[in-house]
Order: sequence, then structure tokens, then C-alpha cells
Amino acid sequence: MRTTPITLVTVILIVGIFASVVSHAQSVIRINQVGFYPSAPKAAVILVKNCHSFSIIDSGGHIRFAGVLRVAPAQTFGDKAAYIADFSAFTKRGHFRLKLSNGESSGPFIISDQVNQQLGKAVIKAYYFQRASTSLPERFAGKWHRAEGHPDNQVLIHPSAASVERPAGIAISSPGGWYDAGDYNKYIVNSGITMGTMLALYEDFPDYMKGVKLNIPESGGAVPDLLQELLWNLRWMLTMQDPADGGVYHKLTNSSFDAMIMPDQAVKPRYVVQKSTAATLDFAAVMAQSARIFGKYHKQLPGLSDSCLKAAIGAWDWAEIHPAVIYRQNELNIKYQPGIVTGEYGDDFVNDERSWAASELYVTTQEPNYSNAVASDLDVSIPSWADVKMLGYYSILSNQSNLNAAPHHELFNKLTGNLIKLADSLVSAAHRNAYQTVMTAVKKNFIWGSNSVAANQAMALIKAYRITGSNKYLYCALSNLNYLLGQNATGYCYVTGFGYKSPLHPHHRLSVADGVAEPVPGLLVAGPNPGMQDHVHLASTVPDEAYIDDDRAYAVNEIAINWNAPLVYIINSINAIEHGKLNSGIEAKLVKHKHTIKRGSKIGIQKLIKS
Ligand code: G3I
Ligand code: 9MR
Repeated sequence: MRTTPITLVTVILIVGIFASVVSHAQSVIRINQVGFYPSAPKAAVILVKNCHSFSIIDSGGHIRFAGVLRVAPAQTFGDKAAYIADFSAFTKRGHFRLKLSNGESSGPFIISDQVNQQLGKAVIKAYYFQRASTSLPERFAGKWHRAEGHPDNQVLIHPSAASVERPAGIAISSPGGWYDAGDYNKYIVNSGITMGTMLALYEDFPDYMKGVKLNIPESGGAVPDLLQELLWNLRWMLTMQDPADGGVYHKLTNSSFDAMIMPDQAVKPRYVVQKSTAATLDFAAVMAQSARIFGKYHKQLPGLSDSCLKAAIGAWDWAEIHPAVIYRQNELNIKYQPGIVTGEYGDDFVNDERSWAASELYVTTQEPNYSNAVASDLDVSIPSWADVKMLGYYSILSNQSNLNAAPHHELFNKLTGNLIKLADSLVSAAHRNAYQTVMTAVKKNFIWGSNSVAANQAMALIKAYRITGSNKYLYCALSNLNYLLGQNATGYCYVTGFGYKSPLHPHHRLSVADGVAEPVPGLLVAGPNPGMQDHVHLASTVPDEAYIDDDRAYAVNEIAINWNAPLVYIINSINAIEHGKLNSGIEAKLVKHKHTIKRGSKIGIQKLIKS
């Protein structure tokens, strides 16, 4: 067959794409594939010995910076030698690649003050894609538009949840909310930490977040887009409280997981199951936090804040009477039909949930009986869905100036001290390992959902930065962002749709079933975890290498709302901090200029921004 020019071009293109895929798959360069802020530290980790120097090249192939590799202070967990290519001194804005003296190049990355702006939006927009009970029109969802599924207006009371007012088998309406993860169920415990984390972002950076536009159906009004997206889940959460007693159902779920089908095809019966203390306290915390945050929008959302506070207090009171109702699925399955085998989010230890709820109720109401219920040990720890005490401490610290501080000086001081101590321990570990990140300091970080450990560590560091203003905390937070975006053992940028090597096959029903080649963007996959709970074989069980981009591998490649949430916090808060620095820099320049330029000169802010 004669080769026509068109097929030749196609062949060249395919070969070209294939070559780049192969080269990135085998690359020895581990680098943040999105890019860097101009003034921040910048480095790549190189996993090869026969190479001594590197350069930073621009899109025209010109060398803009040259450096020598230095040996990392330790080998990787997989016993590989690691070298550091540090180009922090290079602060030019633009599109670049890193090239090694052996000829290998990284994919493209950028250096810009706005480097993470699109990413910051995408990781929030991901929640829009997770919305239950609604269609997603093309103008908001692009190629991932889809039909409505799971209306959840006929949800059955499971026998485990039966009460006098709501006997088993009657239906309640509980629409909306976000799908938890790769599955289509909705779990209060996991919604709790997710909402708490993202509400904290708004509370810490309200001015910046007001300007973050997401192109969702509610965009354009006075209520900021982030709050609108949170409202979608908040309204669902409110329906999960039993109005008769204030207790909250643990989850809204199928009896077993749906197949890998689109939401409109998934029509199995849905149930609310037993109320639990953990769910009720997480709910109380989120409602108390929402009462104060949405209270600023009482004109646009009349009555919402009051309803949230009432719901929070009702839930708190229920939990005080029922302090230890633990959701134990296996035990319930012996007693009740149908058996429920979806995610358990079981948690035997609910003191931390109680402390979080007490903290939020205290901050919102300032009532001393709640402050007395805040866990007095003030032990700080990186949050996870089963360990939420820290979220309450974060809120107390963020609201220090609004609280009646006099009797609580000791509390603030001790809490601040403990947070800084934790942050310092993260900082000191960051530089002693091969990948030069906080995350890669210890093997025990690599559990199911390990990427959320990295994001939550970074969030704690940003909290420490906010208190101290010390760049060492901010830079270590950035080290974990670098980890998540490619400076890691597998060389993946773990956020779908970003970077030159990112997951294409997440365990995510929407992405698997929608017929669109690219997965839904802005989603953080679980990340390395040698547990193999999904029985999918991993080529390596070295903790930070134990990953595969396979849609069956739910223990390493699922996505989940609670994992995205700290990523939402860190990217947007760092964007806010950098934006603030830039603006104060411009203000400083303006002040300086005022003294040096003639009256009436036309130097505008735009010119200063460019200079
Ligand atoms: O915390 C321990 C740690 O101390 C220990 O060293 C380590 C050793 O393996 O295990 C750690 O616990 C693991 C825990 O995740 C960490 O958060 C458990 O082994 C592991 O089984 C547990 O997995 C949970 C998984 O459900 C199974 O229950 C994940 O946290 C949780 O995120 C995940 O949640 C699922 C929902 O059930 C259903 N929807 C999807 C969602 C995401 O996969
Ligand atoms: O899809 C489910 C995922 O959301 C959960 O995290 C995971 C663990 O509970 O379970 C997945 O469902 C699998 C089930 O547990 C076993 N059979 C295969 C299912 C995946 O299709």
C-alpha cells in the first residue's frame, strides 16, 4: 500500500505521542509537572547515576539555567540512589523543561505567579462532577455532561434505622449531595471531614475565594462559587437528620455497590441506615461551622444559618444521650435484611468527633458549656476521616480574634505551641529523605488514601505558616504539593487532567462508564498503598511505589471527596498567599513610584504588574 501524506502524518503523530508516553513512563526525572511559583524553591529528583548536570531550557530549546546535580541525603525506600537538581535560583516566568546532561528531558512545566490557578479551580469543580440527583449540562460539564441519576426522593428506611415515626420500609426524600468517591453512595462521616476542610478554606481566605469562579449553575450571584458548591452537599446533609430526635443516619446507600455504570442506569433501591454517634457529631460540627460561615449571606440565604445552628444543637443533644452508638456493619447484617456491604466508615473511637463538634459549636455560639467539651489534651494530629479533632482546633485557632479570649489564653497558647511543634517535626523530616518532601519522610504514611496524608500534612503546615509567617512552613507545604504533582517515586502527577503523566483509569464509575477517553478532571487518586486490599497485583510493594493506574485497583486508584478536600485547601490557600504577596509587592512599588515619578504620570498598575 502506498503511504499517502495524511497517513504518514498520522503515523508520525502516533509514533511521536507513543515515544513521549514511553519516555515519560521510563523517565528518571521526578518533577512537579504543573510548575512553580517564581520565588519558591524549585527542584527535581533524578534517579540515575550516570549524569552530573542539568539545564532548564525554554520552549525554543535555549538553555536558560544550568546546574550540577547533588546527591540526596538518603536513598529511596526502594533503595535507589537519588540526586537533586535544584533550580530555585532560576526565577524567570515562562514554559520550560528540565534537561539532563545525558540528554533526557522532562515534560513541560511552567513558572508563573498564577501557576496553580487552573488547578485550584479544577479541584473544586471536581465536586460539581460528583453531584447526585441532577443532570450536568454541557455548558458546565463540557465533554463530561451527563443525565441525572439517583434522584434519592424515595429513599427507604432500612430496618436498622427504624423508629416509631419512621418505620422500616417507608420512604423519605434525601436528594442532592456528592457521590462519595468512585462509588455512588453518600456517607455522612466522609461528607463531614470534606465539608469541614473546605469550609475552613473559605473561613481562612474569604476575600480570595470570593474571586474564584467555577462556572457552575449557581455562578454569578452574591454567594461565592465555593460556598454554592458546598451548599449542594450541605442541603443533602440536612435531610439526613431525623427531625424526631436530632440523630443522623450514618449513610445513604445501596445494599451493594453499583456496577461500573452511569448514574441514570443505576436504579437499585437506596436506604438510610442506622443513626450513629460518629455521623451525628460530624454533622453537628459541619452545621455549626456552616451556621457561622453562611450567616454572612443571610440576605441571599434567609433562614439557612439558623436552620444549621438548630440542626447542630439537635445533633449535639442526641449524641450526648447516645455517646457510643457505633456503626458496625457486620453485626447489623446478622440482624437485618437486606445486608449492607458498601463502605463502612466504621469508627469505634468517637471522642475526636465529639471534640470537633464541641469546638465548632463553641466558636459559633461562644457558649462555655461547649468549650468545656473540647478535648482538653490539645494533642494535635494530621486529620483523616476517622480522626477529626484537629479540624476543631483549626477552627479555634482561625477564630482566635473573634473569641472571648480572656479565660482562654492558656488554650490558645498551648494549641499554637502544639501545632508549631507538629509542623516543626514535619519540617525537620522533609530534608532528610531522597525525595525531599514531608510525605516521603516515613513509610507509614503510605496507607489507603495516602495522597490525602500528603495534602493534610501540607494543610497543617499552612496553618503554621498563617500563625508564624515563616516561609519554612510554606515551603514544606509546597514540598508535598510537589510530591502530589510528580516529585515522587512513580512519576505520576496524581491529579486527573493535569501534568504530562497523570492517571487515565481511576476507579471512578463516572470516568469508567461515560465513554469519554479522559477521566473527569481535578480528581486526586488515592495513591501508593502496598496493602493490595483490592487484590490487583502491583509491580512493587515498596510503600511509595505501590501504585497502578488501573480502574480495578480501588485501594490505590480510587478518588474520594475527602481526599480532594485538603488538596482544595492547600492549592487555593497557597494561591491566596501568593496573590497576597504579589499585591502587597505591587502596593509597595506603587508607594515607591509615588515618590519618584512626576505628578500626572500615566504609569498604571498593569505596567507595574508586568515590571
Ligand atoms: O490507619 C491504619 C494504620 O494505622 C495502619 O498502619 C494501616 C495498615 O494497613 O492501616 C490503616 O488503616 C487503613 C485505613 O483505611 C486508613 O485510613 C485500613 O487498613 C484500610 O482498610 C482503610 O481503608 C478505608 C477503606 O474505605 C476500607 O474501609 C479507607 O480509609 C477509606 O477511605 C475507604 O473509603 C471508601 C468507602 O468505604 C466507600 N467509598 C469509597 C471510599 C474510598 O475508597
Ligand atoms: O467500588 C467500590 C469502592 O468504591 C470501594 O472503595 C471498595 C472498597 O469498599 O469497593 C469497591 O467495590 C468493589 C467491591 O468491594 C468488591 N467487588 C468489586 C467492587 C468494584 O467494582
